[in-house]
Amino acid sequence: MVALAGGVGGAKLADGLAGCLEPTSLTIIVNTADDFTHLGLQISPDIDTVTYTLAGLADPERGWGRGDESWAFMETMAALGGPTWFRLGDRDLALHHFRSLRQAQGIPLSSITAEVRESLGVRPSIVPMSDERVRTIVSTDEGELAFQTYFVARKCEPVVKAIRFEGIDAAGPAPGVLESLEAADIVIFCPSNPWVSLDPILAIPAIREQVGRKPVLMISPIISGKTLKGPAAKMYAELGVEPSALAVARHYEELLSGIIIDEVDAHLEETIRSLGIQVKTDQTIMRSRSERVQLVQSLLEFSRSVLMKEDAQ
Ligand code: FO1
Repeated sequence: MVALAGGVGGAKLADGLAGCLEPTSLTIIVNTADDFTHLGLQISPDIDTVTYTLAGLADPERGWGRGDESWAFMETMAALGGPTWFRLGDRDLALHHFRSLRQAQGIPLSSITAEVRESLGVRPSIVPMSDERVRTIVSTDEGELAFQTYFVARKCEPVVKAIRFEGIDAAGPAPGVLESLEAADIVIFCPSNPWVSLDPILAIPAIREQVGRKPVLMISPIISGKTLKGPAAKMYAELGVEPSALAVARHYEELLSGIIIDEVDAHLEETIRSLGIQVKTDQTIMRSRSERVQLVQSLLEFSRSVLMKEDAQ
């Protein structure tokens, strides 16, 4: 099984999958268009969120960074009058230094990600979408903003007009991405932001093509027109689409075999089904580890029925 994931929502489902599947049968392909260089360090927020979550180290409240964290570096930076808008905990800082050091030695991001994953005892594969540099640029009513400036510094407040992925034309899939997709029975789109977490992965033509050959299931990140975390619903509205699980299904109409939508959105079931997409309704909010596992069990059951129907056709 291959899962495509962005940050916090994606990491939670990936953790549920890791809890239910043989580690060797799961690969998580992670968005790297959120990556940036900050304070001279190479930061890969989504890779780190997925890795920390699967290692059981993620902060349960924030979802990103580590739970067992101290903030002496940030406090000292603040006292110096330096930039503190992007918070780097002391332990987390070591990881960004390690990544920067290895990159300066010419080691590709995919290899560094594997080194970190192994040292933290995480067994499923975590693969960046690309070893090449791709950067999400958000075009807003305040002009073009680098993703983390829009997301963290400006708290997603500017109105989004368009989104582009700088560097995407020169980016190829990282080693392991196409191989894992070729071997997969099914591809899962985690409940991540379609615009800025899943779209960048699928904007790499070879990835989209390979995903297009497989049955794809997704869990809608939009529940009752809203997101639990992050700006996906706001982005849909600002880009002229009413945010809903139906909008998400339409976004990926060409790729999706099935979608799980929250039970509060059951009224959308028939319209989504009329797009030729199989639908299951369930409780999709993952407040605890047991809810992650419950949702994954529901997803696995759904995937068996989707695969059976596809086989019968
Ligand atoms: N998100 C924030 O909202 N504020 C932060 O200060 C912040 C710091 C941070 C540090 C390391 C890291 O790996 C992630 C961090 N994030 C922070 C989360 C992250 O930038 C976003 O959640 C993702 O890029 C969106 O998927």
